[in-house]
Amino acid sequence: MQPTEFNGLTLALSKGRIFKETLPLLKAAGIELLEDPDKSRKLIFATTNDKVRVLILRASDVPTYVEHGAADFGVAGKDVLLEYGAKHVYELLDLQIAKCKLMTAGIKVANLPERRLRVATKYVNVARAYFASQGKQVDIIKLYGSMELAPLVGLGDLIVDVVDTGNTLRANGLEPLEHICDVSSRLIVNQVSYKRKFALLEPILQSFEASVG
Ligand code: PRT
Ligand code: MG
Repeated sequence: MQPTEFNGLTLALSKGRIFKETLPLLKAAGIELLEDPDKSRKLIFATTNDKVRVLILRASDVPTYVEHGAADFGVAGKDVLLEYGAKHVYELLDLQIAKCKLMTAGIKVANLPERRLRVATKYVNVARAYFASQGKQVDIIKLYGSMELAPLVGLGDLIVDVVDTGNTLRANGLEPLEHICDVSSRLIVNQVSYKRKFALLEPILQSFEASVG
């Protein structure tokens, strides 16, 4: 099967909080999905603007789709952009949504051992860069989710994860330790699309910019 022909703009989003918090921005730009992704198994959604369609992806796949031009633009957390790198996209706007912080965390009141620390995380690049900037050599253990579990069962001394309220950490007997950086979601644009489809993109970018203030 050939990729479907579509001459408009393809927007890459992820389900969950980014989707929810991007909806009002899209609405203000006159774009509404014709179906609710939570009630559909589809991954491509038409919108009230026949020049715009939406892809629903894993959050960590959004930069990849945009980088390769499979999507013209997308919304991705700064955590994802830092971890997976997105050198070949334009990061145009801080949308000020899905805010959280990248932090280290560990078991409450535990004294960290003197030996080289083991850090369990899905943010291996962020973690390596952060500890290197602190002059600390650590062993990184790559995980794909549920980082909060790891230190409780001896898989690593620390974790690196995104934290919002801190409730998930506390519920698991962990405490936030060091603040690595603030995180919010960014509008990213494919570099070729930015040039070739500027006329289509511009009004949407302007509307987003006005909404963010
Ligand atoms: O879930 P999946 O593995 O598919 O992907 P994902 O976790 O990357 O996606 P999603 O939708 O959960 O998160 C998308 C983006 O939202 C992230 O890349 C962040 O930029 C941003 N964001 C904002 C958050 C949070 N807040 C957040 N609280 N992402 C995840 N969390 C999780 C966190 O990992 C922890 O499990 O929520 C829990 C902590 O929340 P508190 O409030 O208990 O601290
Ligand atoms: Mg998640």
